[in-house]
Amino acid sequence: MDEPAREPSQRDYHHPAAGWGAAVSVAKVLAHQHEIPNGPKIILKMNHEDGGFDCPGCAWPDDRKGLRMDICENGIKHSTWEMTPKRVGREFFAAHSVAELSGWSDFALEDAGRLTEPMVYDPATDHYVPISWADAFALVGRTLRGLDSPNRAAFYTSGRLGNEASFLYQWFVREYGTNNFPDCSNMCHEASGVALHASIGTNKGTVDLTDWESTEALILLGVNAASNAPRMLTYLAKAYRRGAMIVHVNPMIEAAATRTIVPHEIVDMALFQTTRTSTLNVQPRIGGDAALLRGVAKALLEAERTDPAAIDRLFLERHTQGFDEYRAACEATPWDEIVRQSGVPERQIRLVAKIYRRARAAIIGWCLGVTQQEHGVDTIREIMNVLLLRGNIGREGAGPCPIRGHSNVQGNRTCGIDHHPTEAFLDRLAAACHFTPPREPGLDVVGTLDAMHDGGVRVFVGMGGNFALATPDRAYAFEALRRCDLTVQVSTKLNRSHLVHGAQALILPCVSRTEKDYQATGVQAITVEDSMSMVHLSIGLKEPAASTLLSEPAIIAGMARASLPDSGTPWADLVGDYDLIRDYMAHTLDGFEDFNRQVRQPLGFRIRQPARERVFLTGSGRAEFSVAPLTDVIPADGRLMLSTVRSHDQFNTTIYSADDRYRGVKNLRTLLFMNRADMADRELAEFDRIDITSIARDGSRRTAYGYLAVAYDLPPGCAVGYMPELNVLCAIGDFSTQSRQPLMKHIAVEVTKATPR
Ligand SMILES: Nc1nc2c(c(=O)[nH]1)N[C@H]1C(S)=C(S)[C@@H](COP(=O)(O)OP(=O)(O)OC[C@H]3O[C@@H](n4cnc5c(=O)[nH]c(N)nc54)[C@H](O)[C@@H]3O)O[C@H]1N2
Ligand SMILES: Nc1nc2c(c(=O)[nH]1)N[C@H]1C(S)=C(S)[C@@H](COP(=O)(O)OP(=O)(O)OC[C@H]3O[C@@H](n4cnc5c(=O)[nH]c(N)nc54)[C@H](O)[C@@H]3O)O[C@H]1N2
Ligand SMILES: [Mo]
Repeated sequence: MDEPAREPSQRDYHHPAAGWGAAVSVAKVLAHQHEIPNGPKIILKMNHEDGGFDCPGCAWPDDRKGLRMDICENGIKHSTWEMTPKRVGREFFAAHSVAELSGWSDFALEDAGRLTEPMVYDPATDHYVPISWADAFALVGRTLRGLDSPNRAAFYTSGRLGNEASFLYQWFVREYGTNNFPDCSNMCHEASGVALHASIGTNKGTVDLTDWESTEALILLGVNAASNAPRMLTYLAKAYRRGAMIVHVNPMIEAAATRTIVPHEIVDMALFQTTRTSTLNVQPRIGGDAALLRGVAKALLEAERTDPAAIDRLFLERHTQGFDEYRAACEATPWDEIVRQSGVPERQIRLVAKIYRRARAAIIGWCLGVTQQEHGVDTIREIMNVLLLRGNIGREGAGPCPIRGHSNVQGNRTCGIDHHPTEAFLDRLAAACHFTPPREPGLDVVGTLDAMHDGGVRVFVGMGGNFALATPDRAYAFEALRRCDLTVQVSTKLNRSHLVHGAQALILPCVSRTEKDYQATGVQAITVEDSMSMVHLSIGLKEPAASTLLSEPAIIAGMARASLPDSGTPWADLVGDYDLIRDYMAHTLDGFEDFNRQVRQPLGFRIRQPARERVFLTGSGRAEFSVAPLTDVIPADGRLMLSTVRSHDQFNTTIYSADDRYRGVKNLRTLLFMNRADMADRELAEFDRIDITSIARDGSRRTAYGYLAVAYDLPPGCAVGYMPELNVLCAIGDFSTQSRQPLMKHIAVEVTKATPR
């Protein structure tokens, strides 16, 4: 079922980000999905201020100034991917056994089309066969009720789930009796939540788009914005034109760090007019950010000797705790260590510090390049330290800006998807929803995999996502899923997690965000929260892919009624009218008072953010400096540090093509970007076949065979390849001790010429 193999190639990309390259790429995807007649009409309603659906792609906020159309190339790809006319129904499953489908590529599985009806695995024939919704729910209920403890089940959430479904899901699961909520955040921005909470008493960023429009300096670490948050390009271009300084910190110089054609500006498109999107590109070694930031702080403190305005004394005295210790830590860290660990020359670090010092207001933004590291929490706390030094929080144009991933991953947490909920949240939930939630913390992603592996968890429910591929340690994850008594996947498209299943398995297909959600009181709207804490409505516009689909809230309620026969919760009423769910949310969630009215304002509403008002809900009531020592991030002799990233043509585990336009790659995913000198050391020529072996902390080794070496502008000692394929190399035990995030961007590897196999 694979597409015919085409010759792989790589050439440096010299065109601006977005612009015509993006337009051509969109046209190809639309053509592939046969959506040309219908797609554009629907797409124009995406992220619309008065109606329409929220883009199911990334979590970058919508333009708040009434721009009628705020869309990007990749948003169009994600939406049309859901809108495909292809269908996967009972005939499809009758024609293909699970063993046969297991031989298909991940691309081919999703490309088969939208799932249409509930299916159950039949071990006698190795085929999925149809099952009624009632019987499917009964199977879930029977199995969950049969477990000796509710903690024998785990309930995964992927970040597309809307707020109402998230709230209902955590209600069902907690009423059932467990806090086992592994979610994609555990692999994504867990470190940001932990660090921000310790530093400023909130687990979210504090800036919004108006701050982006007025800031004088933007420092962006570890994000590939042109591919993963393309709507940010417009803001980078606007900032550059205003004269703001933009510093990109990334071992790779990504497309967003060069220039762009602003997609909305038709004249720019027509004239190929480009705007620069970068003042300075800094290429640290993988994991070198903490040292770089320590250098920036050290330079600031040195500058203060002659320029008292280099730091904001008044802010430090009034609002922070621990400055003296931090200053001492900076003074005690020698420059040569900073330079060695960051991989950045002192002169360049001082230049970053100068840019930062000269800006009256600065934003520091970051994504996975920072979070998926052993010391991700320390690094984000160092980001906060640097911001605090100049009082860059709680005023216009300034503050921390974690760039979130999935379109509603931030909303999931807000609505209670949290394996470690606070007592205060559980108290309010108990009072508002009239049941007794469990108090014992639950399992996260790594904990769930371990528990499934050793028999502690017997039932896995996946609310979206692709747990089998997204999680670390492929072989271990597959075994964990296969050891379950029951796996339940609520999905829109066929994926690997349906084929790597428990003794019993269900596929429950759902209505997608682009589609109308019909319930007893009419078509329902859902809400989502973006990266900058704005909550707004999303209404699907297309007819559902099949009349047999149910919405996510309806599936959750169906499982709840079957599992909790004595529940006093009005499950059917809640599903009949999502306003009712929102009423319960208003009583439970901080900042959601009068939710139904607030969210119906034209642009929705912003969740209160105390740190934005310089109210710090930490133990001391002040923003807290941290004083972590620099850790050694340099790979041992003969080894490289590998970071796994997304290509331009994928959304997490969904692969649209084997191209990666901005990195100049065609028809190739099994590659390893390497520094030329590291290739020469290993006597490797361009496109030589290699084996990549990771060395885990416990000494265990895992190998990816037959990859191709590709020379790329990367610091020495660094290597980059694609997720999710390279999850074969992530060891289950290698997660951050600070955040429990798997180390997906910090994998020690050895690279050798491929041995013929
Ligand atoms: N089109 C599209 N959009 C997406 C997604 C998608 O798959 N496709 N995924 C969504 C999700 S869930 C998320 S979380 C986000 C992810 O958005 P990103 O964080 O941009 O995702 P990655 O592709 O993993 O890229 C990480 C970047 O970090 C850099 N990097 C690697 N190691 C280091 C390091 O040690 N230091 C620094 N400073 N940089 C480093 C890499 O070179 C790369 O540019 O995007 C979201 N948006
Ligand atoms: N090595 C490595 N691994 C990583 C990462 C990395 O950088 N490196 N990144 C990690 C990160 S940041 C994340 S967020 C995770 C992502 O992990 P997941 O969220 O688990 O994975 P996705 O690929 O986003 O899930 C895609 C599937 O979701 C289903 N789906 C799509 N839309 C809907 C919907 O509306 N409703 C429902 N119910 N299902 C839907 C489809 O069936 C599709 O196959 O991966 C993590 N894994
Ligand atoms: Mo993510």
